[in-house]
Amino acid sequence: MKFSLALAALLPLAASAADIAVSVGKSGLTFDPTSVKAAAGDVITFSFFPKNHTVTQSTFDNPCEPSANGASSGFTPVASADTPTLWKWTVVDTNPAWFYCAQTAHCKSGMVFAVNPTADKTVAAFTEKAKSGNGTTTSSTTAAPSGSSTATGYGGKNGASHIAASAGAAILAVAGAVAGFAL
Ligand SMILES: *[C@@H]1O[C@H](CO)[C@@H](O)[C@H](O)[C@H]1NC(C)=O
Ligand SMILES: *[C@@H]1O[C@H](CO)[C@@H](O)[C@H](O)[C@H]1NC(C)=O
Ligand SMILES: [Cu+2]
Repeated sequence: MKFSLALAALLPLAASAADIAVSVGKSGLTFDPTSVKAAAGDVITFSFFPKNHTVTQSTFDNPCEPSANGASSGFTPVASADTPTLWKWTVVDTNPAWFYCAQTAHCKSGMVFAVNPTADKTVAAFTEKAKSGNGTTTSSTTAAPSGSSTATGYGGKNGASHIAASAGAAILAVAGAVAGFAL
């Protein structure tokens, strides 16, 4: 019963689902486009370009922190722009969904992405929040993202990586600014 109801619910979506392409890090520390409008059941295909980015779900209020039960691609190192790595995320509903790149200092430089932003909660406001550092402070109480269990690769250590990246972010951001390097 439950199964057939679920199937019945999925059928209309399958007929109309759109595939939406978003590139990650194709030209600098950006998502392109920076936001999309999508319906439930639409599939967003993220193409990862060099260097080593993530697509990680957060919240509007804390752009650079993984949200509880949020989705995450995990770190996705890519060597060549000729062979981007793909990761797909299926849109759950028409509510806004917020994403960032969890690589050190990328979020704070504005590497964020929004699905269905609203007039109130715009992608510009979300980006400003990310840049102004809200949500990027290290918090020892921040749990590892539960979504990381579905992330690809890297020995299931994504949760630890997120925390390590978060702890090192401030130091590396300063070092990066001084030395001019980018991760
Ligand atoms: C990708 O970045 C993560 C986090 O900074 C790091 O742990 C990992 O080693 C990197 N992978 C490669 C292949 O550079
Ligand atoms: C960060 O965001 C939270 C939630 O919106 C807010 O309460 C807090 O005042 C913000 N902190 C800063 C430093 O902007
Ligand atoms: Cu990145």
